[in-house]
Amino acid sequence: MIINELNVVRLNDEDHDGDRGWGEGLVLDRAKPKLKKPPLYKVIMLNDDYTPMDFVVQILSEYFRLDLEAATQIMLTVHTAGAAVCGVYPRDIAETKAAQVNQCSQDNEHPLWCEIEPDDEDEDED
Ligand code: TYC
Repeated sequence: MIINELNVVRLNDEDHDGDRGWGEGLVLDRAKPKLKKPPLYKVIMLNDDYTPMDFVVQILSEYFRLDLEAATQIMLTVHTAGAAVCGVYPRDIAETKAAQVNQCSQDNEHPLWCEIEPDDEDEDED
């Protein structure tokens, strides 16, 4: 039973004795929000030996809305560490961004590649 987003959390026999009605002894608590946040996914960019650095920076600026400094930093992290997270999004957005990057790379005949994976940091906190 939900009354204006308030949950009835205690209602025993004495609360409804016919004379006094439902009001007495009724304990109300806030209802939990009904909408859950969508699970988040990381878009991960992988290193390769052939894609030009300036093309990678251009891709990061365009698809992940990074300024030149942030895009250059992520490119260098990928270059030295082998991979880096470009952004964290709900699944459909992460899939779309990875697909756009991979298509653009292919169109320009570069082997640059992005993949997605679930975000471990994205734990349920109710
Ligand atoms: N390693 C590439 C080079 O030396 C540069 C590069 C950086 C490629 C990041 C891919 O995701 C990448 N030209």
